[in-house]
Amino acid sequence: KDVIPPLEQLMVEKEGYLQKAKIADGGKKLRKNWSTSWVVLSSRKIEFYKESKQQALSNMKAGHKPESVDLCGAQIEWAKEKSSRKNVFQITTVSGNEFLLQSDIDFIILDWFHAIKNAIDRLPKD
Ligand code: I3P
Repeated sequence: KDVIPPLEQLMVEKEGYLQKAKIADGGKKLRKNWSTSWVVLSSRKIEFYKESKQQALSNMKAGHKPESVDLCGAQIEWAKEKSSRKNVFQITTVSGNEFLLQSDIDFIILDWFHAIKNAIDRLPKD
C-alpha cells in the first residue's frame, strides 16, 4: 500500500546542495566543520541531508532522520565576519542552534537567502 507523505513534503519550496557548518547546538558552541549538504526548504523547516533527498530516503534506516531546523522565530543574517569564505549567512533558531550556509556562486546563495528569509517572515514568531 502506498504511504501518503506528510503535507510538508509536498510543499518543498527549494532544494539543492550548499556548504553547511553547524556552529552551535542549544547555545553551546561547536567546532566548525564544513560539509556538503542537500538542503530542503519547506514552509516551516529546513532539512539537511548528507546525500540528495532521493538517495537519503532510499538509504534511510528506521530512526535515521535528517537534521531538521524549525524556522518559527528563527533569524537569518549575512555573516561575513564568521568565516574566511565568501557568501556565508547564518540561521539561528529559537532553541539556540546556529548554522552557517555557503556557496561560492553568488546567485545561488542569494536565492537561498531570500527563500529562507521569506519563509521565516511568513511564519508566526512563536
Ligand atoms: C577550521 C577550518 C574551517 C575554518 C575555521 C577553522 O579549522 O579550517 O574551515 O572556517 O576557521 O578553525 P579546523 O578544521 O582545524 O577546526 P572557515 O572555512 O569558515 O574560515 P575559524 O576558526 O576562523 O572559524
